[in-house]
Amino acid sequence: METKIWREMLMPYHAAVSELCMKFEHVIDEYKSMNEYSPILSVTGRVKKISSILEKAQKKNVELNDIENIIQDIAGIRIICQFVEDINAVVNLIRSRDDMHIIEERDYITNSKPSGYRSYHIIINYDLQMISGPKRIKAEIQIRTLAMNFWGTIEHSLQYKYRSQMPKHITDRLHAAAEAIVMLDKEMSLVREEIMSAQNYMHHTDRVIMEILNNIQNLYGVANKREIDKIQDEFYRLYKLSDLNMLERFCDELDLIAEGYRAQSIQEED
Ligand code: 0O2
Repeated sequence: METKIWREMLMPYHAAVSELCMKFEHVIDEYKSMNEYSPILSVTGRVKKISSILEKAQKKNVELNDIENIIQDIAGIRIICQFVEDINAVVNLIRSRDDMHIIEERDYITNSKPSGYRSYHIIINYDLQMISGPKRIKAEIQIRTLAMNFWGTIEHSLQYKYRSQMPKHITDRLHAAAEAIVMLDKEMSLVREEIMSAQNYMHHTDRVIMEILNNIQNLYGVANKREIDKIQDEFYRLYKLSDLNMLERFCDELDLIAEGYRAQSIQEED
């Protein structure tokens, strides 16, 4: 296939990867805006390299004109979760969407690969609107924990280096590391609730502080310097105490002060 033809063929896959990444980013944003824990920590995507497509086609004995039908991971999305439990939540979220049509699910978490590889794979049909009209393509979504990703990334580069000739002492180490990853994920799951609540607390505190600072910034235009200095001193005092309830109350008080100034300026305009 000529390079130009490859480029044309891969164009919709690039579009799909960027659309899908954006959609999963929106999921993260939506959870954040509701002050809720997001089962998705991060999302990345890539279009498979031409050399990897050719290699896979050769390995699977696929004719060039059949590549798009048979190779399902030309468009690849990787979703990283903090905990194994989050993977289920993400799988259910994808199952419930009507813009991603699931063709196949492969659970390499319950049934890990002989290499030790663990990840949950979902193959979807995804509909794109190209200039030439609608186009349906396949994409692979890999969902895994941070720990599984750490192992997978390292093992993948070793596979790349050694191809099918990986020395036994390395495969042995990788198997041992894979077991340690299972243990690590289990251990983290035991403190999941604790970690989630700490992270929620941290995000909420950040939001309250941001709101206080915005309020102070807005008061600069209307209040006098003495009042602003007093407000700022009070903010630093409460900030040092690290008491979220007090910061929330202070934020409400600033809202009232700002409201008072707004009402006053409307009266003055009249
Ligand atoms: P790349 O470079 O990521 O694109 P098959 O070869 O038939 O077993 P198939 O049909 O492509 O695999 O599906 P599967 O098994 O779900 O694997 C798809 C992708 O999962 C692989 O793509 C890898 O990214 C990842 N993967 C699968 N098995 C392993 C493994 O043992 N170790 C690691 N690190 N990753 C794995 P590619 O095309 O192999 O590679």
